[in-house]
Amino acid sequence: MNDDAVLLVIDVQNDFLPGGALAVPRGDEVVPVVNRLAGKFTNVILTQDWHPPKHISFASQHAGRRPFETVELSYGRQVLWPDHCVQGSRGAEFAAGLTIPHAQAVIRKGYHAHTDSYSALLEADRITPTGLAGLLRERGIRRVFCCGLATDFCVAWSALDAQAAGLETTVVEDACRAIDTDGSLAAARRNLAAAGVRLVTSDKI
Ligand code: VGL
Ligand code: ZN
Repeated sequence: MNDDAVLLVIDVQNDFLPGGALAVPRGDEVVPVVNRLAGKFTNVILTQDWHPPKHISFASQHAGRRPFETVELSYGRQVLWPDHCVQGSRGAEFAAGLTIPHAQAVIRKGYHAHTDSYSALLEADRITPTGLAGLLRERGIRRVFCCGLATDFCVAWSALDAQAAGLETTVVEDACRAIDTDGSLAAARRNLAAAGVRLVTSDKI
């Protein structure tokens, strides 16, 4: 793929694979698809969910609350998750089978204790940038292809923010898997379509 395109590989980390703390059903199936896809791109950037131990998105930090419930935080509604992707833990490491030696950067996100960040571009307060938009701008990248985990959270939010930043954005659907809690996958698909994000399969790339 041309120099003006980037493949964003979202959160392909142990905790999102079967057996992990926040396992995405069949999340492991994306690994070979993503490896193959990455071979078609000169520019590949990985993201890594990277939370401090007492992160506000963890149900364990909210008395009486359980994972997958929601709470209202200063920046809006937050789904509560099992503790996952704790900085330096095995669960936060990239999947062992992920083989993308030519990846150019790793964007860590969700490291502020009081703010989550599904998106690779903007934290959940919708104000704090991760720096990725600036990196892409300086590199002259105009097209973003998103894959990884999970379709309905970090992939969808990243794709929506990339599109909103003026980048032509595509989600490679067979290189993603969803959590699908409380209608989240259907909502994400609607939001992506409404924003004009393209949905394709990897054989079209
Ligand atoms: C994610 C929930 C919490 C994701 C990250 O990568 O989609 N989902 N943290
Ligand atoms: Zn997270």
